[in-house]
Amino acid sequence: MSAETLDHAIRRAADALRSARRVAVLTGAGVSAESGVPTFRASDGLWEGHRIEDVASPDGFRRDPKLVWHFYNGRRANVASVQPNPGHSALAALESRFASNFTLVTQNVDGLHQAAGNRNVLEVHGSLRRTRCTECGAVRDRGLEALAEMPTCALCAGLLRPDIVWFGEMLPARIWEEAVAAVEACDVFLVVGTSAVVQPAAGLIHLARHRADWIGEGEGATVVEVNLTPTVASHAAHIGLYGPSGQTLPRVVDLLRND
Ligand code: BV8
Ligand code: ZN
Repeated sequence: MSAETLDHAIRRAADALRSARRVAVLTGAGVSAESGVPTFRASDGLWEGHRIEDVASPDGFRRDPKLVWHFYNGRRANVASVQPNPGHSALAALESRFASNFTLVTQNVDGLHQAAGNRNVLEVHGSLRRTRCTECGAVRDRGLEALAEMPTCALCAGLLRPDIVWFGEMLPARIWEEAVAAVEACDVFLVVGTSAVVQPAAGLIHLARHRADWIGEGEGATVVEVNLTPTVASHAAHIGLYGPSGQTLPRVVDLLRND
């Protein structure tokens, strides 16, 4: 079977969106790569020689909170220096087309989707822009201002941590339920820039494809994978747009605009 041309795949994706009523999207680090935010895989899951799972974990924070804050302060500074790219803007344009029938589920903690204009964004892994007190639990939006090496709580002087979901931690229940509901209800599910390895987020792809078998009603969503290369989830996709999402997504939206 000859590889489908990218042009043809882009037209098919636009056709699927044209006849869709509800759209859901799952994004990962790849959608922010063209903005200059390093992906996890690009560094083979390592940061300064540390496995990310070790730094981004409650044990890692208990062991060496200064190191973990150095990791996150570095990422806050990186995100403060970049802008959303055309891939982010294309997803914002899609939201304006589908309005409340559009839900964006992101694994990213960089806040670039909101900076690009998306509103209905579910941050299933938290955000770099918020801190949470380890003592009183107070959550505060700190934007991307530079924080101290070991920032403390203005209310109780307790040690702060990033309001981020670390490995081994549960996702925020309400946000996760909303994500599952959006995937169960969508006609088209876009999967953009994720290696689809981290659970339970990657499970949404299989829910979209197989929900008909799982919940026994209606049919599954049309799953469109947008990535540089196929991934472990490609078998669950009906359409594959393989190339930089900052180039492929705007082309899909352009086709929809010419309606
Ligand atoms: C949990 C916040 C309950 C932190 C993150 C079942 C089986 C096996 C393991 C588990 C399992 N269930 C739970 C686990 C453990 C674990 C897990 O999944 N481990 C993995 C490594 C196997 N999951 C958890 O711990 C979750 N919690 O399950 O709690 C529980 C608890 C204990 C035990 C059981 C159950 C919590 C997971 C959330 C962790 N926090 N982020 C931070 O950011 O610092 S995860 C983090 O890593 C990201 O948020 C993201 O989710 C993931 C990275 O993946 P991607 O975003 O996809 O990025 P990646 O670099 O991998 O890939 C980039 C892709 O983009 C590539 O495909 C590339 O080709 C593409 N790309 C690159 N450039 C472009 C592009 N595409 C398009 N255009 C481009 N230009
Ligand atoms: Zn506090």
